[in-house]
Amino acid sequence: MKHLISAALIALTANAWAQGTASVEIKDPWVRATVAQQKSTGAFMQLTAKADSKLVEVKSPVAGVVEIHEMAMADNVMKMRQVPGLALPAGKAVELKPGGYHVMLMDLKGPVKDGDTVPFTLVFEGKDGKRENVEIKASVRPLGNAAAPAKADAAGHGEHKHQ
Ligand SMILES: [Cu+2]
Repeated sequence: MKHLISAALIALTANAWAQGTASVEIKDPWVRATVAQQKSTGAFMQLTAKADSKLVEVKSPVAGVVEIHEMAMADNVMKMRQVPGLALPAGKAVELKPGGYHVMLMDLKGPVKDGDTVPFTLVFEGKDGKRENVEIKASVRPLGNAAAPAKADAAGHGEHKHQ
């Protein structure tokens, strides 16, 4: 019971924190829970910048490698690739979601379990080239909650090439 209460408190804190950023509003950040042996997963959220900017880097202590990815159909196969940055036009909500843009966590240091909280540092760059680091906490949700078919996504992740 005690555990449940503290988890709820963390979730509340994370929410308030995530929405209190200076120049980019971050809504509903979450990470897909992993299954046994899975070494990679995705993180998703909605970003709305107040002024034109870019998401240029994402860091998290739970993964060895963190990249910004996009997914697109190529020859009837869903493929993903790394993008150097994600443009955030002023006032427009940009969705990172299963089957689309996502934050890719690779070389996971351990399982990511339902109910866990994963810290991230998002690095935004303004038009003037100024960078801002924003700390957020994302909640972990089970695989079944995702909109995209888990099987196709897992295959995509499996194909992933490491540098
Ligand atoms: Cu990916």
